[in-house]
Amino acid sequence: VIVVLIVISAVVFGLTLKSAFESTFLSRCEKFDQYDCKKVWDAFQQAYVNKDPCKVPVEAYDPLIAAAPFKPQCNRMMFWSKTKDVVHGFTEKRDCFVTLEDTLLGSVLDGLTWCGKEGSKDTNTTGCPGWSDCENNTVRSFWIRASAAFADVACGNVTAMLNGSINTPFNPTSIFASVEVPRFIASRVKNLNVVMVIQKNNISNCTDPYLKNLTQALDKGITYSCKDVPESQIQECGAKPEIACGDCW
Ligand code: AVW
Repeated sequence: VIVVLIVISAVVFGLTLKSAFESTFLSRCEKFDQYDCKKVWDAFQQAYVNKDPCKVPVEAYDPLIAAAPFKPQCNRMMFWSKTKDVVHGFTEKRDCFVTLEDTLLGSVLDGLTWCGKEGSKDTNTTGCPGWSDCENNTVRSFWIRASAAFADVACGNVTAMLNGSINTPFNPTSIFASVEVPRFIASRVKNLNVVMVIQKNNISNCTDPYLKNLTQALDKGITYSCKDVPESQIQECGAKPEIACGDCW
């Protein structure tokens, strides 16, 4: 009898056992109210499960975006390129801006690797193709789709943090340049404010000729501004809640 009970409980346990990946997904998701995380998980999985991990097009994530739509947060939306650490160092301390990684889908999948396999219903977290290994790879397609959806709801005054320590702060191959900026439309977005993050040995700033490509790519009617801001000033504003968001830079 005991053996039978052990076998039965092992089978039941095995069937209900979640992978570490699914547990991470659901526990991160449950920090957000108003979403049915099991539904979001199912919509997520259908994008890549049982597929060649290099054959997951951007559109495969359409049902996921529909299951967890982005809400417009006018005047608070923050975009970035090659400034991930400084941006999130700031947004995690202050409630001034919302980045993709502060939304449900962005925060659930930030830093994770996943992919499926033909003939399997599992989610793998190892052996998945890298970002540039193939065009339609599982992880890259997700970030392109999510970035597009986030940019689609951009409204009011939009902010972008770019990196003054590299040669091409506005790189045409970046997600910011290739996916997000083309989706800002003048009927929704009033102004794009670039915050150029300046470190000691910066090689670019707001006068960088490359930024001409950014102003030219903007939908007519969206105004543009750019401000060079020392990284230390952004960090200081993150550490001092008494400084109003509008006075950070
Ligand atoms: P990024 P983006 N290998 O800092 O403008 C692995 O270049 O593109 O800025 N992961 C990569 C690679 C790579 N070669 N390139 C990019 N990534 C991933 C979403 C990685 O997770 C937000 F809304 C890296 O941290 C921003 O406004 C992230 O893509 C915009 O897209 C950003 O790369 C930033 O994309």
